Amino acid sequence: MTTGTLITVAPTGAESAKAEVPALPVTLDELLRTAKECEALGAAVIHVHIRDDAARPTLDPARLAETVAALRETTDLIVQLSSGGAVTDPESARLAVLDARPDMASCTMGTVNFGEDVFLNRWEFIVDLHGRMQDRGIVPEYEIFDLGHLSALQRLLGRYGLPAGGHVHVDFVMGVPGGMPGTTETLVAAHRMLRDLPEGTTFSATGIGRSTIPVMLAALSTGGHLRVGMEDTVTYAKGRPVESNMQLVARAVGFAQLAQRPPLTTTEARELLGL
Ligand code: KMH
Ligand code: ZN
Repeated sequence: MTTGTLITVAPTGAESAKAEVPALPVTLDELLRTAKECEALGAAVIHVHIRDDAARPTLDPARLAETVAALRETTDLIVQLSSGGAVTDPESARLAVLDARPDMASCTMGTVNFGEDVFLNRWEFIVDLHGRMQDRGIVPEYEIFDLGHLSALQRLLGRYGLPAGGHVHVDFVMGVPGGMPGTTETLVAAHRMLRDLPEGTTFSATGIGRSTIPVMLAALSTGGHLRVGMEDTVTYAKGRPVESNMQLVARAVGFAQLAQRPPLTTTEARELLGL
């Protein structure tokens, strides 16, 4: 059955500096304006990293709670907080993200080299995060940076049970230097591995940098969903910096429509994700 496309926007991330990427939304006002405009274009989920007054990544609990409340007031988007933060964030701060009570939170399924850094996700930390999300009714998006992360997810669900809402949704984050490449072949391999996960498991895919377009096309043709945004992509085409997150969402919506899988509304997205 062909379904519509869930479009997630990841507008900020923790890696790009505002000084180098001036179009990056880093203040609450910039984030809210971006969220509203991306929703109007067809995004249904927003994956949120926040910044402090100096535009540095932060997991400040009060700021996170204020951001969740403001997004709920201003939009109907599904609010997904990053529990990944920046590679330097301690586990305690990453767990405390859940206290802001988002609709969803990311849950990365293993450690991965991350350029020159290491994005550390110990098994016991993953188990803790998964359990706390179950207790709080927060729906996880399992972040898959490498194929082995899907085996870890199978093990997690087998030992500790399904997430809140009972639906399993994963996001293939492809093309990180140190993780799986952003190619059609790899996406097909990851898609095949979903057969070992609960029936009805859905996936989004995002390709970092120049892998964004091949990953988008491969995801659409295998029935997957899309995540786009300046967290992952700051160059629109060779020599052309991204002007805004809206530009990336509009391109994803265009591809989805060409594939005859138009964007899901926020209501349809909630149904899909078990929210
Ligand atoms: N910023 C990366 C270290 C997530 O949001 O959960 C982790 C990341 C994944 O972006
Ligand atoms: Zn993120």
